[in-house]
Amino acid sequence: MAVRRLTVDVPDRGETSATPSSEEAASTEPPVHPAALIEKARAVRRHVIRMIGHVGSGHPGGSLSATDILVALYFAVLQHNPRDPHWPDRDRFILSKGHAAPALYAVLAEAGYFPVDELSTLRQWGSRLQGHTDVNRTPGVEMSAGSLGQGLSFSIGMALAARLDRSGYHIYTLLGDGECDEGQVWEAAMAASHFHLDNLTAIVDRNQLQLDGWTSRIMDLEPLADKWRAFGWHVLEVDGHNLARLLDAFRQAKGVSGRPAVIIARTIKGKGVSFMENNVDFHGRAPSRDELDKALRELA
Ligand SMILES: Cc1ncc(C[n+]2csc(CCOP(=O)(O)OP(=O)(O)O)c2C)c(N)n1
Ligand SMILES: [Mg+2]
Repeated sequence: MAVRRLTVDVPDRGETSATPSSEEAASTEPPVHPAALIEKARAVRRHVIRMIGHVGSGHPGGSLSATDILVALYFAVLQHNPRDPHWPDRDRFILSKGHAAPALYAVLAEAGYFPVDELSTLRQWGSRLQGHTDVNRTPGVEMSAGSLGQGLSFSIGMALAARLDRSGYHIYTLLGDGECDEGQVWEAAMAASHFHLDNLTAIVDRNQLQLDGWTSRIMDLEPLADKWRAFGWHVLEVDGHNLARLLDAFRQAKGVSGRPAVIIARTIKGKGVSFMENNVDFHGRAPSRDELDKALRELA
């Protein structure tokens, strides 16, 4: 059984130190061209728009801003096995901004955790794909989320558990920038550096918008990088839509020792669909039939 991890040929990427187990290590999939990741991200964006358009509700903006980050993780960074979602040595991905569930579901389906056809059941009665993530329902989902602010604390528990178990897996946690208004995020930030959790990487989806406006207006986060540094974290800043740069940032983050790392990923809310980009209206609104068609034409 192959680990679904596409090795991308980025010049300065280097090798990761994660240790895949037994059969998975022997059968890691062959390298693919970076263009394959870009194509994968486009497919994920199409899924996201279709899923939300089909059911008529959901959060397109923050799903589209996070798409490249998720594609980089699931197709080039994480050691994981879609045929064995509970493989003990798997790397963990925690979606703290649980409203971006459509993007995570699309990536999980593309990776093989469940059939792509199932994406059309988003938010429907009895579906395994609810509006916010549910660890008990969906293969590959590691945490139930939706109430913002909790994912980093949850990840610290996992990181401490890995240390106690002497396991080498790495924990990745995606936070929204508006989510960083939550005090619990900063309690967790303080704890992670106190415990020297170098098996933990946080990513902030820095799209500058939250539910109803610009973060700078609602609760200014700047200087955000300095704040994480002051809390003892190694900070990386990157274009969150450049897959090569994202992979390099993930490689650097994993190489940090003695403290956790955070990647502040500069993104655009609604990325990939012109009329959704930087448009707070599409934080939590589905496209109309016409808008859906237009969006799919743009993502063709
Ligand atoms: C504790 C909590 N408060 C409020 C909400 C409602 N809510 C859902 S998404 C959101 C905005 C989040 O903004 P951000 O973290 O920047 O997400 P993104 O821009 O990536 O969509 C809010 C306030 C929530 N889900 N949880
Ligand atoms: Mg935001």
